[in-house]
Amino acid sequence: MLLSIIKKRLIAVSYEDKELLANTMQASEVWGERWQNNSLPMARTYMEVACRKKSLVCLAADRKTMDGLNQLLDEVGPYLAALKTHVDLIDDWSADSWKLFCDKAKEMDLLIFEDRKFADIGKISRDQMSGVYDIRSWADLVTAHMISGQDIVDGLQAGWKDVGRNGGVLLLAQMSSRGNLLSPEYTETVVKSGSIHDGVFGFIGNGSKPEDLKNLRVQVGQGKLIWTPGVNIAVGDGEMGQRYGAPDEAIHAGSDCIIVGSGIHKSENPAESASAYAEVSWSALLKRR
Ligand code: 5BU
Repeated sequence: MLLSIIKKRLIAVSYEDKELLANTMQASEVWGERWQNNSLPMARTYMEVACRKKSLVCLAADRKTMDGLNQLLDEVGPYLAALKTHVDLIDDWSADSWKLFCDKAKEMDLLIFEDRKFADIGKISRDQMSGVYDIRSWADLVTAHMISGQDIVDGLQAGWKDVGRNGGVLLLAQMSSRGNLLSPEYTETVVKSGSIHDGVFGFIGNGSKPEDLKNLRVQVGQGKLIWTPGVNIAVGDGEMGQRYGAPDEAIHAGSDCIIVGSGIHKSENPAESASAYAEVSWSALLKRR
């Protein structure tokens, strides 16, 4: 009994020490091997932002009006490291209102991630980075399927280069939705070619299944980042085939960022929920070290 009390105290002390240490520590110490093995500027920027904000949360800002998006960002921005958008689902989108929204996100020290899931050939993907939405001018990160081959990464990188910006591609190695067609063999192929490409920021892993994530981390190694949708404090099935796993389990399994949508924007108190996800994700990272 006495022994177990002492043991618990020791664990608590060492955790507080780590927390204290983290306040003064560099991102290199907090992220350890991940930092050492990843020199991509955008990946390091993310790791630094996460340390400043003490959060590994990317908000899936799935609101359909500019007012809704702005209100959400005002409420939860301080608890996030990144903001994920679907620019084509907003009913009253305009270039001016979008610019203001992105400027605000930048002032809040957030990476902007357009979850566009590009899948075309390289040259068309490059052109799709411009067009009406001009994704290349405001997004720091985008998602892509590798189904059309690895030239898609060069195409997207060329898109950023066309406007003198840097960005990173997250390749879909797994998905969180029920019945998706990304087989283990497909995942392996994506990881093999994506891992050696400088334009690849990292991979999307399935947050609803920690065992899938563990396997993915083994294949990816310690360098590239893994970001995970399908995460909610209330684990289980979501709407229309979505599935959810626990945020801390995802990070312990090797994820570096939890992508949370409805767990925050559909909550009665989005700020309270965002703060809870930030706390859980940051503590899990410190314990993982
Ligand atoms: P949710 O409300 O936390 O379920 O929202 C999840 C978000 O992550 C939503 O914007 C999806 O487009 C996105 N997502 C996903 O759920 N699963 C995936 O495999 C990928 C993206 Br890739």
